[in-house]
Amino acid sequence: MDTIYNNILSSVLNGKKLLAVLIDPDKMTIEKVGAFISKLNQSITTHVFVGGSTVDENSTDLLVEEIKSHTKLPVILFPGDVYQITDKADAILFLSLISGRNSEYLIGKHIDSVSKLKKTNLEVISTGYILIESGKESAVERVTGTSPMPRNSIQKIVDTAKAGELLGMKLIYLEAGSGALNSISNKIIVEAKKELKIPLIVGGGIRTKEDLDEAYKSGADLVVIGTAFEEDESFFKEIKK
Ligand code: 1GP
Repeated sequence: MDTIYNNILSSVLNGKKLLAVLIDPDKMTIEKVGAFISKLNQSITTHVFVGGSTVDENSTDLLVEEIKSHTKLPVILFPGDVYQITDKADAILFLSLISGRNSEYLIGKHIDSVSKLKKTNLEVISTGYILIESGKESAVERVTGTSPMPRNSIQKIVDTAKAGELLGMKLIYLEAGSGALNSISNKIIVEAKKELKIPLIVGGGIRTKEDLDEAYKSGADLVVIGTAFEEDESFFKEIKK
């Protein structure tokens, strides 16, 4: 079956780098979606992620519907909470915050979401989510009440990622947090990539084409960018097809 995850795997095998643009329902209005997505469609973007840490109920559903009407790119939920689940999307990153020790974000919210997920056709992609310190408190830190892993604990970060893989997770996401002052360091990406057999996602604080290329060169398979596009849509010009 041609699933979104299988497509990610085959891109990784073929050395094709992927880019997800993150749209936060809290920061995007329905009226602006059309123009935003038309720029995105002309760029090297391969996936659209939708989600955020603090989102109004129901806004995800309407937003995803609008996004889908403007693009053929896969739309993947990147939910901060159960109420952000909508079957209008194609897939969901089933995120377990394995850097933290808050059981709600390790397994609790997942249990709460099962009855909702069973009513959808979403492709569920198990993802080990690792929050790493980035120079300022992130929304993820605030909402989940967990501490990010120190940037210099590289071995611990790599072991956490590997433990996620050994638990059967299909993706590892190294997160510096939205709007991070420091994105994930090249050294962390290089070391994590060496150890992992599953695809590696990197996001948080990536603001320029140079940052993007650096992350790819270090071993990121899929990079997520949100804030840079929210602040200045002309960034799309730099990453035109
Ligand atoms: C946040 O990794 C994403 O969850 C994207 O971060 O908004 O800093 O690009 P930015």
